[in-house]
Amino acid sequence: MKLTAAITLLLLAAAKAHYTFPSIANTADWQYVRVTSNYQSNGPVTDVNSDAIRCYERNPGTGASGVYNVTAGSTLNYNAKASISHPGPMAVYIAKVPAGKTAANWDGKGQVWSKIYQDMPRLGGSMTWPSQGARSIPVTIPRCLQNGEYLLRAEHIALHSASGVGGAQFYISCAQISVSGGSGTWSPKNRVSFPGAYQATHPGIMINIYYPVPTSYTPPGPPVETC
Ligand SMILES: [Cu+2]
Repeated sequence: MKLTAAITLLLLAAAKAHYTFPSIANTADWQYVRVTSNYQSNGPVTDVNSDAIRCYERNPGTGASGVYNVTAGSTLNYNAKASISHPGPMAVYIAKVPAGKTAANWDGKGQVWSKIYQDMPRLGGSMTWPSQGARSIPVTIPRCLQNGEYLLRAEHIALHSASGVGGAQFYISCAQISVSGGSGTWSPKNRVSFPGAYQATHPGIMINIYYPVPTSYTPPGPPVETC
């Protein structure tokens, strides 16, 4: 009994440490961000080959109610709830909604995602991350985008138990935005698909961040695109 109680407490503590990315800017949870499967459990995606690695939607095909208006070149916060409590890299990807679809009904499938944000660890005595403990990430919307609707995909990869395949924890959501004021010259060198962009054994995904302390880090996925 005692052991069971202790294990239950440990599991509760682990669940509490999880998080979601339910909002952007100063808006309500799930107003502009598609509801994720973990909206209550806060649990992660662990299979990089699953469809959940794209937007982790609870109801694929059912968008959020709103599309958030944003000016190209401006910075908006992508918010975590409660906070990014695990160590690991934060990335943000963007994909343009194709003709005939809207940000509220497009599924985001295909080789359409470009990376616009990536943080990197501090190395030395230990590997630490600028996002750890943060409640929001400032994302600058590239000023050269074509105007129109996009999906914005936030991804935090928790690496605290990532030394084996499936150990990394992916916390993901997708926001629906409409961009105006862009110069229209956006031409990313790399576009990737989810699933497809990541391999479970990539050294940025399957990694022991504690011992021996890594002396370098290569995040998965393409480099950050600039205008
Ligand atoms: Cu957790």
